Amino acid sequence: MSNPAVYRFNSVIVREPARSVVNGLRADDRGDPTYEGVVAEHTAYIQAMRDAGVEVTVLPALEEFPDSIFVEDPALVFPEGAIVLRPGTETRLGEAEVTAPVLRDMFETVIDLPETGFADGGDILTTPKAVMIGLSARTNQAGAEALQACLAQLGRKSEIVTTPEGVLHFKTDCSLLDDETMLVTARLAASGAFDGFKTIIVPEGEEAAANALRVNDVVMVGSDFPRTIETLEKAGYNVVPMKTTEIGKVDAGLSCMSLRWFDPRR
Ligand code: CIR
Repeated sequence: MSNPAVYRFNSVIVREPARSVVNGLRADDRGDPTYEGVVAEHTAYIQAMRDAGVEVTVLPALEEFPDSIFVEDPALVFPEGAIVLRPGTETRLGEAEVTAPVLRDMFETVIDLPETGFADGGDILTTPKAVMIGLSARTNQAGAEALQACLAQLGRKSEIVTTPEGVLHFKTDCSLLDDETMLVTARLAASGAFDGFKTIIVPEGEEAAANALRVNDVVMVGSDFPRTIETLEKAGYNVVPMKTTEIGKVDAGLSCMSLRWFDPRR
């Protein structure tokens, strides 16, 4: 049987926001998010995932880790197995340790990134051609190379690319729309990373919309970005606008709140 599309998912892990999410990391302080606002956005996200046809496992909040709602960063998941990562910022490293046993319960194969470097899931984009690993302030060369070896164990090809200066994660600036098309900021497109793909450039001023999320037949896009939504609808995508105003205050978008994979046993 051929592999399902890389955006075909039947399984998702999310984690409830902790009250401490209001203290989450951010590059520019635009004020704290409200806990209630984050909960509302997270609840709508879970519902949108279920509407898109995936089974959602909801993990309990972790007060000691303000950013732990962003489950994408401490792990990587594939139909073939999972990789426990090493988030490249001190306050988030411990999230990997808490996530590992959950993955060991759900996957037959779980590989630990060796302690030689750091890698955040937000820097990893899975495409039909390869897994792209973006170097950033969170993912260093040693982590990226160690991750390539882990991915090879799962039979996955990978390539190391760069993230624009000052951008948190590689996927802050891009997302996969279908097998051959990426939604991408002009600054990341300029790096040439997506030369082999069709690209849709995010309208100027809506850069944060680039972290959209294709799940099965829909593309979730931040509802604060009407020009991006219009562009994608005109291009024929089935867009589901999602509120990301509060999580946006702690530098997050749509991919970061879930781990997504296709479980062939389901
Ligand atoms: C952080 O700085 O780690 C969080 N405040 C935001 C993480 C966003 N993660 C993601 O996009 N994968």
